[in-house]
Amino acid sequence: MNSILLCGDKTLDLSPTVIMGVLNITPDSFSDGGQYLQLDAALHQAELMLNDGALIIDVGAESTRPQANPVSEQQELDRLLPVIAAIKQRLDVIVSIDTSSARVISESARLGAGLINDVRALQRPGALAAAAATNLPICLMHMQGQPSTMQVQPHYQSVLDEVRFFLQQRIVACTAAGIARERLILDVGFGFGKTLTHNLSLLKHLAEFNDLDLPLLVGMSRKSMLGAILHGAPVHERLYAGVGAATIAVMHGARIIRTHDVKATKEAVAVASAVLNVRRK
Ligand code: 7PJ
Repeated sequence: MNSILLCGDKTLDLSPTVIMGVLNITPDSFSDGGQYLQLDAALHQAELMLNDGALIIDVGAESTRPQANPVSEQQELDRLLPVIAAIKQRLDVIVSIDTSSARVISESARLGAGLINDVRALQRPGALAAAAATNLPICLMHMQGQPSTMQVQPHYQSVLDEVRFFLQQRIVACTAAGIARERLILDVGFGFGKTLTHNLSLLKHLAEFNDLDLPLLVGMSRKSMLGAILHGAPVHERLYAGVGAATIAVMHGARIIRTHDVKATKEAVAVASAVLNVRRK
């Protein structure tokens, strides 16, 4: 597997598993002062995650949590572009853009984004062509249904077979659109149209996806699957569970861990990576 990705002006070596820190851009305040504070807070958060060991900052303005309000393309651009520009100017880190919109992909790439992370795997109109034109790596994620309804009644004959089939189809669509296979990253999409049992089955058998021969990205940080295992723990009491889940994912071959909790996750990933890389004695 190709473990060096070219992310615009930076390269990313995935041979030890890396951390992608999550930066959510919340709705803007109305005043300019508010916008400035917002930008400053985002930059500060990105800097903290970089100092804690994140090599990638994943910036997103569309909430894909179940029951989230839809965000217009213009709102997404207005929120994301200043943050991308500011991070690129001030911090030495790869900026990933969590978007499904063709226009956001193109404009972000123009401002120096280094990776495209699309929970809809480039299925929106124009997204394949826009991504192809950027030359950036792209994370293709599996989701059943749409964010607004995906958790209503997820159903699979075989979640492992169906997620695999979807990802294989998207790889074909990407290569047909002129995106080199070497640019692709795969994600089974924990929590996106999946019950706890589906999520656990995907985690238990995650290593099976390594035979697709592309790097795997995994995001379970703070998700409700952890809350369910912990008998209803709220979002901010899921840290240790998230660290445990990330450790399992790394042991099964994950190359990028997407997390809100960079320092704790990075330390656990370091243990897993050290175990994976030791020679038999
Ligand atoms: C994921 C994501 C994920 C990828 C979100 C949340 C929901 N992108 N964006 N994988 N999750 N690639 O963080 O709870 O699992 S947003």
